[in-house]
Amino acid sequence: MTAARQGPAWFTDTAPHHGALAPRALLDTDAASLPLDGAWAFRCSATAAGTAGFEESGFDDGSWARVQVPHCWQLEGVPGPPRYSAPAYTNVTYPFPLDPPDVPDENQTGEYRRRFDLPSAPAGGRWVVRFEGVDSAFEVYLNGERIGDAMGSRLVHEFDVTAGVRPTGNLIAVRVHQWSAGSYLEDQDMWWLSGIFRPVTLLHRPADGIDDLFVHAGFNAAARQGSLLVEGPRGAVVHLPELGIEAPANEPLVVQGVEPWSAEVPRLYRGTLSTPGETVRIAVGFRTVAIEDATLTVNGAPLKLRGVNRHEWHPRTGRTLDLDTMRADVELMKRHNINAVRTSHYPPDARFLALCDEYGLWVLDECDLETHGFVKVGWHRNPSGEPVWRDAFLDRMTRTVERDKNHPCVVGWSLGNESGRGANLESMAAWARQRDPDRFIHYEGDWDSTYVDVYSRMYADHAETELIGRGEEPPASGPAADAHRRALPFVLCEYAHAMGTGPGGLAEYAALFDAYPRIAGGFVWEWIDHGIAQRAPGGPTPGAEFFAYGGDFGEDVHDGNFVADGLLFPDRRPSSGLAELAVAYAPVVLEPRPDGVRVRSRLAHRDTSHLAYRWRIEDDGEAVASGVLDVPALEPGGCADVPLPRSAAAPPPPPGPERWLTVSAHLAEAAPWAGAGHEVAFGQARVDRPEEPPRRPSRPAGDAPCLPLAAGGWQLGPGRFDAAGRLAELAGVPLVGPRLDLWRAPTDNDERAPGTAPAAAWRALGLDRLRHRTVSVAEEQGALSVVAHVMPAGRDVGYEVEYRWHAHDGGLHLDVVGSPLGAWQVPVPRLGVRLAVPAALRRVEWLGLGPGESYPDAVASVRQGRFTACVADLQEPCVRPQENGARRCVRRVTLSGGAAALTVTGGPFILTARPWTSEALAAAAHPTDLVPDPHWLWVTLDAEHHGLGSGACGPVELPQYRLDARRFRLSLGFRAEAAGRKGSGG
Ligand code: IPT
Repeated sequence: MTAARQGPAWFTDTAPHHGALAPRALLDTDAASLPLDGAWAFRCSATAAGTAGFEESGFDDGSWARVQVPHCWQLEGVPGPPRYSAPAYTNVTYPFPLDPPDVPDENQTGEYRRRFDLPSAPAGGRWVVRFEGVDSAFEVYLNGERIGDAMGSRLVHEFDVTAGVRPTGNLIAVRVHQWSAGSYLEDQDMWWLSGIFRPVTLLHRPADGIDDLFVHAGFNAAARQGSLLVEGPRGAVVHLPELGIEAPANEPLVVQGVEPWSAEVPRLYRGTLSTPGETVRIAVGFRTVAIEDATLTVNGAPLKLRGVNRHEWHPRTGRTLDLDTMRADVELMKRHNINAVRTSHYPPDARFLALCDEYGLWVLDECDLETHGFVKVGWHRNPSGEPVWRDAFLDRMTRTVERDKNHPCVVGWSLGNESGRGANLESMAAWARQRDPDRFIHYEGDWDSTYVDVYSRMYADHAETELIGRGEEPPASGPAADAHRRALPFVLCEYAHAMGTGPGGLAEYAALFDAYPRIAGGFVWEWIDHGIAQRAPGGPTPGAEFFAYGGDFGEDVHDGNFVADGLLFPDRRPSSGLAELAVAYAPVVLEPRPDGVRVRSRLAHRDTSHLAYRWRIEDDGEAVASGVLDVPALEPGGCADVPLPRSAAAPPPPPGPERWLTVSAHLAEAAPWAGAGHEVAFGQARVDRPEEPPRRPSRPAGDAPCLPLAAGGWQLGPGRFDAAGRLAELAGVPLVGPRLDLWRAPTDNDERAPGTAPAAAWRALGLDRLRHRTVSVAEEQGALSVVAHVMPAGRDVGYEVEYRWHAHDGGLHLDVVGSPLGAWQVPVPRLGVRLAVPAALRRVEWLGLGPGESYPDAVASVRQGRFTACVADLQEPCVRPQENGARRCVRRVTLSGGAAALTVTGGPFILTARPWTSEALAAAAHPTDLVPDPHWLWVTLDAEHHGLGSGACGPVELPQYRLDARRFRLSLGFRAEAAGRKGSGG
């Protein structure tokens, strides 16, 4: 018997490529080129064998499909069913066995063919074909000849095709495998997608041209002068007209009178580098990155990274992004005060970096590397420590640095993400340091930080972050490592996991960033939900679009909706988490008080002369006065106390409305990313009687008797109650009267906090299935008093609640007092009451915090005022439905429609209003599963909610935002008006 063993294939060889050219910068050149994007013939097959002879020019591909390159082949057909094969999502777990460097026989293979003619170009020179991104491994053929192969999905590979290329009728054929040795190095937390997903270009390389250049442009803040060295071919000439520079390359220059580049003022000097054969456009930004005294600085000023982690994502095209989408990301970031991006976890499409140069964003450019799944086997055979992978690691780093080295926005190089420890990482760091000593080197996975320049952590909680800020963290593994690390600045490469509703706790992180020079800031995880557009097959609205997550394509191994943890919904609609972040990252902090406003600048590189300020007074949400505020231009980091105009300071006479002062800062002139008047910051203060907490209405005396009804139940003024004492109708408006509610549809943070997940504890306790027992219903001095015990089956904890109703002034007044029963061991999701009102009452007008949602630890972006919305617009379109949409501090709400209205006053309470119950919300997997209740809107009026935190991956809520079972009281007024009925008063 003979056994045939499979020989190693090129794509399971750890060698990163065969025949690719040395990496170099991606240059903006006048040399001839031909985009090879557009229609290609395409075939997808289930195994690596592919199609025999597909590379031959004469091969008949007439029966093949036509696809538009670049693309991810799993997304062909989306938002309909995927045409070839389904996307799959895993976070840490590799979707194939850990048997490196081999991969399963099931290895989808995409084959691509297209024809091209050479563009006209000067005689001589060479021809190169450039692939900017192919996932995960590919081999290239030109006119039937094999040119080479490569792996490194998010890295550029070029091949010299001069020998085989003809003036016309060339056939380029590319075979791409889904899995390769390279897949072991690409275990990022994202969809597994394959194909030629970034541009392909044919380039002419002129004789006597410029293959590469390296701009080194520093800025000496003390001397206010720039330094410039452009490395390029011998004899090349640097031309920067604005600076009057026309000088040979490779000679250091000192440049007087330059303005530095920063994310705040992204001053670029555009020019060229020329040789007789080629001219390349360059954009020079002068800036110097340094570490002084454990502080990261740029141009001498401390660097605070107010950043986000950005994966490249589009719900229809996956990791293929067009320029408009990239620009939209940058503009949205700038409009939300974000100043930094970590390119998690691979170099982005190069055009994104050009936008960051132009608009101003600090970039931590990360190499395409992650071996996280080896953690599942105790890091056994982790490539980071295996010599056989060394070349692949180094190749990835060199391709990252060489491509992006001329972008002023890039201030640091990151070796990759979650790849454990090992000598290969150290080699990457050593290579990068010698190649580019002018940027810092980052890697999080080795907490000793011996070979990097910043101490980096992910998801350190507030307390630990503060300790590190103070330099009082526990020691590293040995004295030398500890001494080294204590001299390093600190960065949170990931924090505040933005999954689902939340994150909570941003304001407290922002305060730590401000307080400690050692803390260079951080990057929120993450920018956008990676949902895939799909159409609901059934449900209430068949064909309605929703965003799929892990498991929706039937994957047998997946990580569910953990792929949807961004500040933007998949369609790039900003979430309220992003609104919160915009406040946490605001360039100026405004603290109004009755007599004036303190303005503090967080800017480090410019004064605030580009900002204009306004003030506004509102009484119970009604504008009373407003004006312009004169604030002197603050120097970087400066602070000023500015008096308010007299008209803004006078409190209304008591008992008056609540008077709030709002001060806001705006762009005085249009910026490339927002129009003039765009608000960058605001602050509010209550100025009527600021020392007092918001007024609670005192308990009114009853002014109508409480009468038993013959048919059972009670009549109290305009209210009819059933025999159990539940309000059934108010002034002709049917209701399902308020009763205690303790539960919420768990958020992702409630569900996932490791070890402590409150959602599991809530379900175990039975808070999602409370039973109500009426203890007593009684008329007492004209009031209706109802006492109930509300407890889950099989448990001895819960709440005793007294509802005490009075008729008052043509309406009803309710006092709810809840007291815990038994020994509670878990936090309470919410404390309040839920009622149902007719579905037609879908117009909502409220006085309180708005317009967006707010939770105890995510309340910075909302303001006191009067707001109107329809119920549908109060819902946040979470990719996985969950608690959302609460409005805090409400003192009055009117729900109206269909010629009826219900007004609730008092509190202040937390309002939610939804066309479905919390139970339905919790049961839905996607928004398209939610069926609006035809009869009722479900309204909750709460005294308090449990905080959000970011426990889905980060810390849970801070202790002050934990809601423990406690006695609570809610004091509420109800009035209604129904069509054809006389109003219930007022
Ligand atoms: C961290 C990863 O670096 C990131 O890619 C993402 O998966 C994030 O978590 C969660 O969404 S790793 C985690 C173990 C802290």
